[in-house]
Amino acid sequence: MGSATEKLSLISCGITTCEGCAMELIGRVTLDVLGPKTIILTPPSCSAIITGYGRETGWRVPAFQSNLENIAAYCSGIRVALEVQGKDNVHVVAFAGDGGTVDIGLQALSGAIERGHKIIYICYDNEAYMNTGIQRSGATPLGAWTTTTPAGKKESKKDIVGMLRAQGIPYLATASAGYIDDFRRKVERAKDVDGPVYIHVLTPCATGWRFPPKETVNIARLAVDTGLWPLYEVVDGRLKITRKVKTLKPVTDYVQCQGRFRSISADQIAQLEKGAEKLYQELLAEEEKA
Ligand SMILES: Cc1ncc(C[n+]2csc(CCOP(=O)(O)OP(=O)(O)O)c2C)c(N)n1
Ligand code: SF4
Ligand SMILES: [Mg+2]
Repeated sequence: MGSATEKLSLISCGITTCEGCAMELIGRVTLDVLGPKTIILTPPSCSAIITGYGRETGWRVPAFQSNLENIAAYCSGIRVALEVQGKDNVHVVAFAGDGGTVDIGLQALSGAIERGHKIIYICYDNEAYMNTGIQRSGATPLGAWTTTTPAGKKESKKDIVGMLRAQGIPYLATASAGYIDDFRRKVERAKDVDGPVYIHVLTPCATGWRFPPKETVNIARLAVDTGLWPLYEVVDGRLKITRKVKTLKPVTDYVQCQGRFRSISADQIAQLEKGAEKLYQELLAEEEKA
């Protein structure tokens, strides 16, 4: 007999994501908000674990796997096909990792936004190519260990949110698996946007970030509380911070609880802290101006 949670969830129980996987949590909440009239796409990634093999899938809604480089193009095509059929009450969702978004799928994403298709693109950011064995992506932060950055990444994280803002998009938001109510509200808002939506959500990965699985939510919160991952939304160009942090916590609180930062230098921590403080002040100033 299934539990009450299983009955409510549009992702079946017993799927083989790792213990404490924030990506799975975000997938569950996404469908919880959007409901059964949703078509969900995943590219090759850890989210493809939910999409499954052959005729079996963990999604209880129509689901489909794209290629890594073109999930947004697939979503555009599905949206246009629904329009041709006169179906305007179906959500079309891309549920893609950081590698499939900020690197390999970027041109398809940019094209879909430029064409203005009504799709909800959720990038769950675990800051590396996890499914293939923890390789660095453009979203891996400065100083982080991956199997392809054994001494820590020397470059900074790519600013995909800034890039998409510059392109112009009706609704864009950041979110964190540590503040689920905030994420839930943003997905709720996304339902009614008549055009593309982009939500960039931080999803800590116990396996790739090297922390105990029970710490997932705490680490996702610390990212926000240190200013490394500010929570905001941009509606038709107007920015609003959705979680104000009175005093930012030290970045050391965040890095010291993750094995991936074991060789980060004091200088790199200072750089991260300076960048977080600067971004937060810029967001506050922009919000005030609006
Ligand atoms: C064009 C292309 N390059 C490489 C791969 C191999 N590949 C499959 S899944 C994956 C990792 C994707 O990383 P990300 O999008 O961050 O998702 P995550 O695995 O972290 O959930 C890669 C590189 C592929 N399928 N297609
Ligand atoms: S490797 Fe990370 S993102 Fe992938 S299933 Fe495991 S915890 Fe989730
Ligand atoms: Mg990833």
